[in-house]
Amino acid sequence: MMQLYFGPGACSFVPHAVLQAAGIEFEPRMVKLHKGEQNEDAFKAINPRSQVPVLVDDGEVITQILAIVGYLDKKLAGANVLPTDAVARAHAIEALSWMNNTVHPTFTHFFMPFKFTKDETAQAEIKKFAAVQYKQHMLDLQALVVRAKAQGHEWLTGAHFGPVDAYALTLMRWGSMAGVNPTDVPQLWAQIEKTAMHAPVAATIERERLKLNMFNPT
Ligand SMILES: N[C@@H](CCC(=O)N[C@@H](CS)C(=O)NCC(=O)O)C(=O)O
Repeated sequence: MMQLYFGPGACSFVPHAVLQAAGIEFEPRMVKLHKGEQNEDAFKAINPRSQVPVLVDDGEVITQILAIVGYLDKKLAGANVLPTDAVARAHAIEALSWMNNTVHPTFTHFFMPFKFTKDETAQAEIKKFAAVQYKQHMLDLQALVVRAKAQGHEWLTGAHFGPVDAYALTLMRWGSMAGVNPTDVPQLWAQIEKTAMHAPVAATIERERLKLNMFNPT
C-alpha cells in the first residue's frame, strides 16, 4: 500500500486530495511540521530534504509534487489524475509548475521570511513585499478559474477534479493567511468553496483538520 507523508495545511494537500479522489487505499502519515518533525532523524532517513510531501510505493521514495503527480497519473491509469488530451495535459502541468515554482515560494517568503535573512528589519520588508506579490498571484489564479469556466469546464483542467484544483485550494487558503480577503477574489473563492465540498476533498480537509478561510480582517 502506498504511504503519503503529509503536513496538515501544507502543499502535501495536493497529492493527499488526489489519492483520496482516486479512491485507492493508501496510508496517510502525518508529519507535524510546526513541531519540527521533518527535521528529526526518523523523517530525514526518508527525505533528507526535510520536506513533505513524500510518497512511498513499494519501498520507492518519491518527493516533489510534480513528480508525485506524474507518478500517480501513470500508476493510477483511469483515475483521471491529469487530463489525457495532450494540450489539456500540457496546460495542467504548466499551471502546476507555476504554482510550485512561483506562487508557493512567494508564500514561503511571507510565512518564513527568516529563511531568507537574519536581519529582522529585512524580514519585515520581505514579508510585506511578498504579501503584495501574493495578492497578484491570486488575481492570476482567479483568471485561470474564469478561463476554465468560459471554456465550460467544471474544474480547472477540464471535466475532472485534479491536482491543479487541490493546489488552487491550498494556495488560496494560504492567501487568506497572507491577507488576501476572499471577497476580493470572488470567482476564485467560489471555485475554492465548491472544491472544498467535493467529497474526497472534504474528507482530506477533515483528516487534516483545516479551516478554509483564515482571513483575519484587522
Ligand atoms: N517543491 C517542493 C516543495 C515542498 C515544500 O515546500 N514543502 C513544505 C511544506 S509546503 C515543507 O515540507 N516545509 C518544511 C520546512 O520548511 O521545514 C514540492 O513540490 O514538494
